[in-house]
Amino acid sequence: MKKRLGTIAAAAILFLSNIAHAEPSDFEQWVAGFRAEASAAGISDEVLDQALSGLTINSRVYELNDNQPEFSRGIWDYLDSAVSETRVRNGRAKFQENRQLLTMIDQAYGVDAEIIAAIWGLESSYGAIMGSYDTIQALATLAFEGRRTGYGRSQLIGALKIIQHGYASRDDLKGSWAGAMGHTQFIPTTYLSYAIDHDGDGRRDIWNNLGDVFASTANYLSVSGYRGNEAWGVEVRLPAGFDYALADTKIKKAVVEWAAAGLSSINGPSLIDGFDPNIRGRLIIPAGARGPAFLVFDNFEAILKYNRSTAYALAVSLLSEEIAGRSGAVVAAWPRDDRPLTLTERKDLQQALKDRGYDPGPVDGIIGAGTKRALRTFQQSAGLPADGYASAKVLEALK
Ligand code: NAG
Repeated sequence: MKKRLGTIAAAAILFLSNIAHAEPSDFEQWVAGFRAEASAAGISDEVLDQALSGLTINSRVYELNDNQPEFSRGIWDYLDSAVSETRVRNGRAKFQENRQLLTMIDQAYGVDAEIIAAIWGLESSYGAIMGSYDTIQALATLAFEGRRTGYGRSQLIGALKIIQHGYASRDDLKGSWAGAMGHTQFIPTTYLSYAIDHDGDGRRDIWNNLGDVFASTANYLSVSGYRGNEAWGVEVRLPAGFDYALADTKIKKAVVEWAAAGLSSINGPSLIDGFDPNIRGRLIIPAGARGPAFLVFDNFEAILKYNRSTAYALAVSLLSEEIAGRSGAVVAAWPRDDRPLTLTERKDLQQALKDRGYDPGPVDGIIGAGTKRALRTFQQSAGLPADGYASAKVLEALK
């Protein structure tokens, strides 16, 4: 009996000493290395202790970071929910509620109030969904491993600077799984560079103070090139036999030149009515020749700095029209019967272009300007409408 107790005690001691002498996990080692880097970047020991001690990984962040959906939605499906009746109705109500503040900030920054409201609506459903992830943990998780380690590292340093300067406390730093925070989802480096203390209370509070939220958003858009009272763009009608090669990110022309190329406003015979004829823009056909076309100006490019997706910038633009009491409806029909290519198919399409000697850029399934250009060249040589749109039909023709 005595012996047995002894054995149990010995086992317990062995167990405890194993815990005491446990090897630091890879993550703990990484934190130690990162800590040295952050310290060299000027972050104090006090802030580092507070932010990094006991820090763990949030595995949910990896699931979301790795989630490149095989099936993508058509832009029309995205717009249906981004500019839904509910979001429009709530947007008009929120605009009314905050009209004075928004107008004041519009005048101070030269950024249209309805654009600020539309960004607010898309980023957090007007403050309803700001994210409750611990920003420090989410960013450390991204920085440790995966496809966004560089982003995670620099944003984590940014978040630590926010704490160090006393702009927000460790526990205030809450937001999306990717580190975007507050009503209009600023990432830490955007916060550090562009957030504004509108009410002068000494804090730039993008989590709780709507004046700070709207001013910060307006300031970021303004430095991104947004100019108040200039249009984001216009839906256009293209003439028969139009050369779709003109719908290229690199081709910018003045409105008068586009009019001369045969473009008209979707709502009228003339493109020039209502616009400064010298304002320059580029043409986008987000769903190819069978879908709507838009001429977009510099303000659209400024919205793209906020989030680099054409669908996003279009959603902000259209929602802003609705909030302003105009129609944000797209007039031409989207090709809703078109099945968007899966990720595998988009990679197949890029590989097929490569195999035929065109240069679509990396085979990553992202249909960017390079892939579209290569696709157009192929379409031209195959006698197809050269719209650079990655459809199931063109994939068929390539194979
Ligand atoms: C977005 C940022 C943008 C940055 C992009 C890529 C905001 C409002 N937008 O979240 O500045 O270029 O991520 O990292 O912070």
